[in-house]
Amino acid sequence: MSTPQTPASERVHIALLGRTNAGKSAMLNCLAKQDVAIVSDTRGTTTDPVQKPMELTGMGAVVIIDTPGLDDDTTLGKERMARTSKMLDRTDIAVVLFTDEGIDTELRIIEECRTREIPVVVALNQVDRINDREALIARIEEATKHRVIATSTTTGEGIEALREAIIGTRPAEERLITEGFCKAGDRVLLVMPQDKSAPKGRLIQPQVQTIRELLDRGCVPICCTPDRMAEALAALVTPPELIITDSQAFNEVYQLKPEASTLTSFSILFARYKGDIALFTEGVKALKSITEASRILIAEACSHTPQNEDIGRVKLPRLLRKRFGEGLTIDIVGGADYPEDLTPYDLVIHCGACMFNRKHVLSRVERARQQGVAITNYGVILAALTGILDRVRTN
Ligand SMILES: Nc1nc2c(ncn2[C@@H]2O[C@H](COP(=O)(O)OP(=O)(O)OP(=O)(O)O)[C@@H](O)[C@H]2O)c(=O)[nH]1
Ligand SMILES: [Mg+2]
Repeated sequence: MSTPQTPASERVHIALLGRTNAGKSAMLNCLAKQDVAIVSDTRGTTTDPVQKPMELTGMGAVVIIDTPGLDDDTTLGKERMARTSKMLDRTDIAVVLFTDEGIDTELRIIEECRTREIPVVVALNQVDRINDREALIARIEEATKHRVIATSTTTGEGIEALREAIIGTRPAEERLITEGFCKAGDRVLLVMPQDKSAPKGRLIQPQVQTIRELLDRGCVPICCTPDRMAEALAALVTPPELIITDSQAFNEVYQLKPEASTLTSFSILFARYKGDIALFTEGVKALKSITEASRILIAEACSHTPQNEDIGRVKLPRLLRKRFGEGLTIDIVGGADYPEDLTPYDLVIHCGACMFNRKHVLSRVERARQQGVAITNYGVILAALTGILDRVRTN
């Protein structure tokens, strides 16, 4: 078994969808080349989405998600459908498995993917036991306007073709954390406090990812803690083109920043990388109209988030109440409890979502945008409340 080094948040999420007994779990096992999910001829065997991180040759690190079947009208069935629908929030590519049992359920799924702008790969599974497969394929192609790949998890037919189709559907181009902020040859000074909240012997994920990207881009990353920033600058003949600081150290770094250097922060770069920075910076403008009678939603990605706990549950509420009054209503939700209806809120503040893929963050952002509710994230609002936002480059 490969040990997954790439965090799930950086992997392309591929969901297997279809009715019960279509062979979704069998397909996951085929793609993974191992028994990950339970396969059985009892309908509704898979009751919760099962995620399998793996390497897909030609695409790299992915997560394949096996889902419960979507053709069940019972109460439990509806519950399963709701889960699968939520799972689409983080789906980058949907693989829809048809069978010879009808096409309505599958067409509904494809329609939902279309409204969510999720690219779809279509397969007709179990072809080993379907008599007139050509006629059925023609019918599905006509109804979906997609090429249909004939697959069988039993004989292995079409599995390679399906793999290739998935790879060919590669979602949006790869994004860069520092895109537009620096170019090859630029010196980039990273100011990274390594205080007691930092994990022992390691750098935190955003720092690691940023350094790696700068190396890949041919930049020259230079790292220091805030108390060594003066020495780092003195070692350079001319000022670095870019300085990226941890927000905690912002004031010290701002004091020392050479005129010629551009300044930004890790949390701003990650708000941009993971979410919609333009909407987030627009969202903080809602602070102008917040009063003690307002209602704010703080949404965390994880149901328990040790690193963010103090920010979302303590630090932010304290800062907000100090500014707008103790009577301010703040609801805090975690994990899957992000409400469908955001309209009771004057502002939504989302965490940095280090555990979510970009698609997942954007699904949540889109819900707020569609409902006309201001949304921002931890990094951007903390920058605004502490007066940083006007002094850094955000986009
Ligand atoms: N003949 C044939 N049978 C298949 C194929 N793929 C799956 N099956 C069988 O179909 C049944 C259902 O397969 P699963 O993979 O459990 O189906 P599923 O879509 O995960 O079903 P749920 O979890 O109930 O939604 C099992 O008995 C499989 O052995 C195939 O390509 N050909
Ligand atoms: Mg299953």
